[in-house]
This record gives sequence, C-alpha cells and structure tokens, in this order.
Amino acid sequence: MQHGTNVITLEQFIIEQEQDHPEAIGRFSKILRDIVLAARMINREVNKAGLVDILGLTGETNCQGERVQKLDIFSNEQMMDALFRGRMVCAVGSEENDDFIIDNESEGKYVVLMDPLDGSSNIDVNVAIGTIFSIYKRKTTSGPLTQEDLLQPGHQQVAAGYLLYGSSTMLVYTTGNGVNGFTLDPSIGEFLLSHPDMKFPEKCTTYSVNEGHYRDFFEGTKEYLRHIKRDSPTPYSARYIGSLVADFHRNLLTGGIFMYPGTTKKPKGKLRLNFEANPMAFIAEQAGGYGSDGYQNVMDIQPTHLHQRTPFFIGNKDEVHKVESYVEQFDKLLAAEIVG
Ligand code: P6P
Repeated sequence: MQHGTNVITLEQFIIEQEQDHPEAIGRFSKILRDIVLAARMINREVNKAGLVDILGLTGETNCQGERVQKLDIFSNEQMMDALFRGRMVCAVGSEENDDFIIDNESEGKYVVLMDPLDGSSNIDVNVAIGTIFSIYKRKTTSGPLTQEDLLQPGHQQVAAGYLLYGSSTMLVYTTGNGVNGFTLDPSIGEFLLSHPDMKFPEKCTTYSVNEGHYRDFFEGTKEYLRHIKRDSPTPYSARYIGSLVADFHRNLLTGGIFMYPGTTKKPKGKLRLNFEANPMAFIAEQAGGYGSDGYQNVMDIQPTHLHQRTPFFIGNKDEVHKVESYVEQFDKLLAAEIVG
C-alpha cells in the first residue's frame, strides 16, 4: 500500500518483498543489507579516490597477476568484514583472493562469490566501476564445506546484483523475482527504488566489444561483427567503457550486447565465470536477456575452479542467440578448446 509519497527505500522494498515471497527473500535479505553497508563504505572512498593518496599501486599483484590498486584491497576487506560479521555467510570467494575464505564455525548457510571492485583499471581515469556479487545456498546441511557447496553452476544462484559507482551510485539486484534498481540519494543516505522491474528493451541498438583484439577473434565472432556492420538496416552504436558493470548497465537500459570473446591467444577470454559472468547472466535472464559463452548459457557450466575464465556474450536474448548461431557455423570445431 502506498501513501502520500511514491518514494520507496531499499529497506521498505525488502520488507514488501518478504511479505510477497516469504519462502525466498527473507533468508538472505540480511546478506543484502550487509553488502549495501560495505558498498556505502566503498562508495565513499571511490568518490574521493582522486583526492587522497588511496590511488596508486600497492606494489603487489593479485592472483590474476594484475597490479592491485589500494581501492581493490579496501573494497575486498569491507565486503569480507560485512559478510562474515553478518553471520549469514559461511564462505566467500573473491576475485582478490587465491582461494575461498571459509568460516567453518559459522552457522551461516550462504556462500557469496564476488568481484569487490570490477573495472579497477578505470579508477585512475575516473570512469565508473562496480561491485558484483552472487549468493548461493550451501548444498550440504552441516560439517565442513565441500566443493559441492563452493563451486555451483550459476543457475543455482539465489540472488545476484551489482553496485555501480558512476555519476550516481546504484544497486541493481535480483532474487529470482525480476530485477530492480535503486539509486543512492546522498542527501538522505538512502537507496531509493528508481528502476522498478527492469527489462531489456525489445531492440538491441548497441554493441560493446574491445575491437582492439579483433585480429585475434575467432571466425564466428568476426563474422557476427561483419554482419551487424554490413547488413543491419539501421546502424548499431558502438559503446565500450571497459568497465563490465557500466557497459552492462547501459545495455540493460538502452538495449545492447556486451562481448568479451575468446581469442586465439586467450581462448577462454578474460572475464571470470564465478565473479562476473554468472551474476550478470542471472540478472540478464531475470530482465529478459541472456548470457552465453558462445555455445551455452554460462549458468549451465559446472565450475571446476574458483578463478576460471569464460568467453562472455550478454544482453538482448535474440542478439546473443545470433552470436551463438555464428559461433555454431564457424567455430564448432573449436568448442573443445574454448569451453572444454
Ligand atoms: P579490456 C575490467 O578490468 C574488466 O575486468 C571488466 O570490467 C571489463 O569489461 C574488461 O575487464 C575490460 O577489458 O581488455 O577491454 O580492457
């Protein structure tokens, strides 16, 4: 029931969702609150990154061999602290840690996989960055966690979402009942429902890919790109920010496909299945879109290790299926190498 104002805070929305779906959201809305608390701390530091010496390198590299920016470490620590202090979570897999952080003393039933600060290479140039998270329920009911608990296919997610630290700070998430977007109102410190029931527009008008890698793309990807440039009745717009959360968010609002294909040099591409592809694919599917590795729904892949990478195509469902048709036609012999 709505009274005078149509302003709905995240807290009010969660309570309404608990009433509408008592079987689902109540169990992990606490985790959502914990994530949002950490995101507020991250947002505060991101917003002043240019002002204090939090930029620059720690001189360390993460398990990906990437230069680690202080904000990466800060974000990871904020998320870890909030999640384990909330006592709903028994394990966290982070892009910033070689292996899972597990609390075998915890009564928590949930496992969180996250990229605490995706797009961190954009920090120094003040381009939008984000936090991406997936929430899974442990499969075993007690005792030490097993691989079955920790590495689950994406379609086992119970929730997924992202924070976007852009011109405004947004939270977009799903618990399997659609996708909703909330914008932080700094004047009152609340996330307000600004994008209810988000859906991809009917038409795909934008493609997002780093064409600097074109020469190394497989034939199916090249043929798809030739097709949309040569044959489409109305030209597509090319938009590429180099920050997955920002590129995905724009495509969700305006219609588009984001691609990080495999290449002859890196057949599995760059993006991680567990920290980036699966959460974004769950959100996309709930918004009428689709996420693929070129051959299959990425959420059908059984992960074999925490940091595994995958080629990634996500956005308007028909557009992603179009890419799959080109991959099927031109790259089917590569399947074993790319996704095997
Ligand atoms: P490239 C950021 O480092 C990231 O992981 C994603 O956010 C982004 O989509 C991609 O890498 C950009 O990679 O090779 O185009 O710079």
